[in-house]
Amino acid sequence: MKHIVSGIQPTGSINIGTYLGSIRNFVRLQREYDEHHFMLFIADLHAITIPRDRLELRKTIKELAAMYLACGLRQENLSLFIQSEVPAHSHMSYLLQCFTYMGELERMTQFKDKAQKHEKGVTASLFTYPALMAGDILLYDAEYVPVGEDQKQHLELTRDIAIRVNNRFGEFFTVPKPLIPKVGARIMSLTEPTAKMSKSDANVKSRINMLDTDDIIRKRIRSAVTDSEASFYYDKTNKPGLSNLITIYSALADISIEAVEQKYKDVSYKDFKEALADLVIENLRPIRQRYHELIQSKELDAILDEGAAYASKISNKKAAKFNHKLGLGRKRK
Ligand code: ATP
Ligand code: LTN
Repeated sequence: MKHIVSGIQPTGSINIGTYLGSIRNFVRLQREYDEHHFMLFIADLHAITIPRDRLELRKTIKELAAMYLACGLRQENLSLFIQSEVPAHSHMSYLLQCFTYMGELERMTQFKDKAQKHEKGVTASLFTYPALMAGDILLYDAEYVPVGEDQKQHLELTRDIAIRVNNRFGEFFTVPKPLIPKVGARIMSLTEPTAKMSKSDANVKSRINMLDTDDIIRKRIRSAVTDSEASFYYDKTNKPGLSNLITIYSALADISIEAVEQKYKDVSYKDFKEALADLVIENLRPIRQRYHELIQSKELDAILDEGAAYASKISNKKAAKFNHKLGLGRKRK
């Protein structure tokens, strides 16, 4: 079975930026690569490289799992699981640290950025994070790994580690390829449209969360920053606010930017915002409904149990083989 592997960190409420930039891409890929099996996991071990509140983390893990399913992932070729429930991940992380050089980890830009933000308590796990990620991928011999542009460097390191192991032991790991979306629908903040829409932005008005009510969605779009020129066209540099709203419209309606420009060229910003609010509400309402059904159901736990069981079966086998290659433990007949 060919695998496509990806992980997402449970670090807060999901907004339409993550939905349009990442989740919808998974849904699309699942249809496109229907011969592959998708191993999609909630990367809770990655999340604790920075201190988290335990109850908050537990809640976010479940919410993220329910949200991914609610957005339309299909069950046929999917195993959805929680990383920490599959012990081979942390084991593999250690083994791969033995094949990773300090200099390589020191070059990781995400580490440098995060270390700068958390100057006081930079943990060793924040530093070795890419080895954990390499393990997540190599355990399943993933052929493809869908990630955002920001994860490209980690994936290159994963490939280097895989090649290094293969050079020493013969073809042992599949060397994975990244799948980076071409139109990386980068959704910007509604209040500061030159910055990315982010779940960590202190201003709640800057984003639309997937679980926001219809009223809130409309309010957020009405108050979105635009310009005073009042002519309707896409220009990211001079009209970042309007261009961001056009991007959201284009992504949700699945039509080109030009088609949106054409459709609304004669209406006021105010009327366009109302039309956009209708479109966002119409798209999010069924997802929200499905989410609320799932979060209360036994179905979600059953899906996660099944996912963890399948992932454990494959990863335990691969880890045991790697132990054996390295000469660890005893030889079994
Ligand atoms: P934060 O929103 O706090 O900056 P983040 O960017 O790390 O967090 P993640 O949860 O790691 O968010 O994002 C998961 C995926 O969604 C990543 O692949 C990321 O590229 C994508 N993504 C997140 N925000 C946006 C956005 N505003 N537009 C497009 N894609 C996004
Ligand atoms: N580091 C990634 C999440 C992640 C991941 C992975 C993605 C952890 N393990 C394995 C792809 C494959 C992030 O922060 N977005």
